[in-house]
Amino acid sequence: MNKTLTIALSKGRIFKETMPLLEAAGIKALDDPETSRKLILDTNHDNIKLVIIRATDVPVYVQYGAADLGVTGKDVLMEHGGEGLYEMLDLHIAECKLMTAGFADKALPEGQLKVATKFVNCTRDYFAKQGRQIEIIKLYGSMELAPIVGLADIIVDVVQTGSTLKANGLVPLEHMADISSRMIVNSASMKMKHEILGDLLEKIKEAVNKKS
Ligand code: PRT
Ligand code: MG
Repeated sequence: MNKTLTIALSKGRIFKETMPLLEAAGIKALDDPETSRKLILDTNHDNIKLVIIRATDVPVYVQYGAADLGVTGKDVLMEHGGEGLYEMLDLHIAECKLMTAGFADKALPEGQLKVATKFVNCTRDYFAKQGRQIEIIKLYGSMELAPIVGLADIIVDVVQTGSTLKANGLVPLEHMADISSRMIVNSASMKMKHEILGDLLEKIKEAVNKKS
C-alpha cells in the first residue's frame, strides 16, 4: 500500500500551523518553504510530497487532482465553491472572521453600496440574501485602501486582530462568517486512495482534538 500522496499547502501561516499536525501524523517536511525556492518539498516518506502554492490556488490543485489533498481557509473555499473536492476536517488553525468594514462615523449611501473585495462570490451571496443592492469592485489586495481613496464605501475582508483596519482608520461593521482552515480532499483520490487517506485523516483528527 505504497500509493503516492501530494499535499497542497500555502506558505506562511497555513504552512506553519499545518506542519505540527502533519508531524503528529508522522510526516516531516525535509525543506522549509520560507528559505527554499523549491515548489515541491520531499518528506520523510518517499511516497508523500508537499506542493507549495498560493493560498487561493490550493482548492484548484485539489479540484483537478494535481494534489490529492490540501489545506485552505474556509474563505478561500467558499469563494472557490468546492467543486470536485470534499471538505473533510476543520483544523481550527488560521482562525479569523470574514467581515464588512468601513468608517465608524460615516453614513452609508441610501442606494447602491460600493463594496471592494477579493471575495466576490461570498460578497455577492451575502448581500443578495439581505436584498441589498451593491456594486462589487474586485481587488487583489490592500482592500483597506479603497474606502480611504473613495473607491468604495465599504470593504469585505478577513480580520484577525483588527489592527490593520484600525491602522487605516476603519472599523469592523458586520460579521459575515467565522473562518478557519480546512483539510480538503480530491473526490477521485478519496475513492482511489481511500486506505492511505483515511489513515492520515484519522491521525490528523486526533492531533487536532488533542490541541483543543
Ligand atoms: O498573502 P497572499 O496574497 O499570498 O494570500 P492570502 O492572503 O490568501 O494567504 P495567507 O497565507 O495570508 O492567508 C491564508 C489564510 O489564512 C486565509 O485564507 C484566511 O483563511 C487565514 N487568515 C487568518 C488570514 C488572517 N487570519 C489575516 N489576518 N488571512 C489574512 N489575514 C490578513 C488580514 O486581511 C489583514 O490584511 O492579514 C492582515 C492582518 O490582519 P489583522 O486583522 O490581524 O490586522
Ligand atoms: Mg495574505
